[in-house]
Amino acid sequence: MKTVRLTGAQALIRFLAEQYVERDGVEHRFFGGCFGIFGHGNVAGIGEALYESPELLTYYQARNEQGMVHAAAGYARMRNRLGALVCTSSIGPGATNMVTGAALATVNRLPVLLLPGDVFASRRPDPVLQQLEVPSAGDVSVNDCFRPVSRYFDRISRPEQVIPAALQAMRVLVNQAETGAVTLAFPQDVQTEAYDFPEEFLRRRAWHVPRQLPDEAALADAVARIRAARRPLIVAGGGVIYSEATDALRALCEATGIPVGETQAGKGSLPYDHPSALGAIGATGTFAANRLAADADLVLGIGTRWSDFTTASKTAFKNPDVHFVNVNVADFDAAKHAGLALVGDARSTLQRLAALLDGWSVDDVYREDAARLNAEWDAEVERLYTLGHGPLPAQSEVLGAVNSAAGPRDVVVCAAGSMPGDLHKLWRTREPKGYHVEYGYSCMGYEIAGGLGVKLAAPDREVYVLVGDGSYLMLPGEIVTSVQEGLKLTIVLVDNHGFNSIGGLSRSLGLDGFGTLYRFRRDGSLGLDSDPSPAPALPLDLAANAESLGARVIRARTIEELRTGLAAAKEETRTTVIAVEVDRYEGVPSYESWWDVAVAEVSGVESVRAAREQYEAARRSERSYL
Ligand SMILES: Cc1ncc(C[n+]2csc(CCOP(=O)(O)OP(=O)(O)O)c2C)c(N)n1
Ligand SMILES: [Mg+2]
Repeated sequence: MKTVRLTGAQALIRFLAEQYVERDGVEHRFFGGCFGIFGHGNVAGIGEALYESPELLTYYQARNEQGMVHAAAGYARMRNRLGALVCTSSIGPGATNMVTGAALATVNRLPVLLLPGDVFASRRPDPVLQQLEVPSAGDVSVNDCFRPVSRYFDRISRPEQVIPAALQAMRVLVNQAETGAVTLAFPQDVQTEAYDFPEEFLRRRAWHVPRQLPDEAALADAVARIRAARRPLIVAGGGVIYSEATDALRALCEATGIPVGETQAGKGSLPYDHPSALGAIGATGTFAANRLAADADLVLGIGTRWSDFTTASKTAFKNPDVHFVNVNVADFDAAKHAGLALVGDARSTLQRLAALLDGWSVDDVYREDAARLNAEWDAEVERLYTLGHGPLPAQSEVLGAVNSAAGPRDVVVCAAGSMPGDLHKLWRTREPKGYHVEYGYSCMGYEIAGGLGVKLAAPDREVYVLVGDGSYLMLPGEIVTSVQEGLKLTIVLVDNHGFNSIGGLSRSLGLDGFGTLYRFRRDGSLGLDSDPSPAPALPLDLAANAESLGARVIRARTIEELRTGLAAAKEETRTTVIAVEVDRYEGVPSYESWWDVAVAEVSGVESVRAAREQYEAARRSERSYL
């Protein structure tokens, strides 16, 4: 056996550079580079390996470890999980800064490979700078925080352990049912220790991504149930897009007339103007989708994890006889809501279902219902896009302006605040990869960093990042990275002086916006929405902040100025931030839907008691699907 003497870190980086992924006969390099922030826990190990052989993996410098993992998640999603980035950190705070990103990737089922440095495996110099000491356990480090948020975790305590750890990491990362964050905690001494690695380990490897079909008996059962249904409904989730199943979905809808509601991750499964497209479903759904959901007798979930937003906290599907059939690569998700589990790839399963349903269709009235609702909904979108609200514009008008400035292949990116719900309802998606809202973890701070990852994966598309003032303040730093790398983003910073989504929620729960306003403290209070003469807003100038990070900045006071700004941003090569203020109180309504947020059972506050009463009444429609 031929061997080559390398450090643990050198071997791992060489291995990663040789990994390829193949689906449908098309092969790609799996890792698009390595983000990192160096400290004593990785500078001389992984850092040395990247420095010595820069041709293996391009190194990208980040500003915050959380941000770099978000970028990796955005990248993986944009590449339909057939590509990923590596993230290397030092030990201690650098490592734990990645935990939030790991959770985000795992919740959204997106592959990211994390290499946090770890304390000395030899334990010779313990406790090293930043080492957590646990008096009752000698083998614990802060990296154990990654265990529950990783789909695979290993600690490499001898250099030869790189071999099994790296192979297991790849098995999980490319497995469409298992994928998520993979964490290989890498003690700083082991990164630098040498071993005679077999050359065979370092050869080029292509990992095949299969398109599995469900069990034949389950398929036959599903087909019988669909044929017997009068008001079937498809719920398209992220799996439709990752599996590149949108054409297959469209063909099935056109043949059978089954209408489609979309989850956040599944938005874009059908173009917005397709007659079977009902748009967003659930708590942030359209009236089109929510009306047909209420009566559906059979729900065909495809590639969805059935979050509470999708089911409107189990109130969306009201038909007492409703049953679920779930197509999913993960049996865990396929089994939800006592569904008939079709465990398989979305595209191949949809094609097979279309063949088995050949000649069958819903009745014309139902088909026409869907087409009429699609048109009625689009009229509602148009109304909200063009409200002409003043003096400050409404957020829905901002979304309308961005939507008309964006080309069909351009990508909108968002994650938390009031915009994800509004985008879910209102964004006219024309292409499957045009909508990128991270709503599995809905993590404030994802927007700019995630947008950077999207742009890295798809440099030929314009990327529009929509970010609230609260989210912006959490993690603006990757603007610097976008400027450094020439990865241009158009960032629309929507300012409403605070946490307005939670403000609205707070008001609806009898709490008057407590803690959600960006105002000075006055008379011991940070202010409430009902204050007759509110304290002034905090003197934040986030546009000036963005300018100081190297972005071009445009300040827009009206929708017209926003449109002009968006046109100017299109001509720019540099990351551009367009700051626009919106009316905090001009929101997009909820359409025949509900979200379960628990309200205090006893309270000295009258408005909370009233909210609790409403809550108890609403909760009566919450059901189990058994
Ligand atoms: C990291 C993180 N912390 C807290 C929350 C809870 N949360 C959801 S939206 C929101 C406010 C977001 O404010 P902003 O970005 O200004 O958007 P707006 O709600 O004003 O539209 C908060 C605090 C979250 N989703 N993520
Ligand atoms: Mg805000």
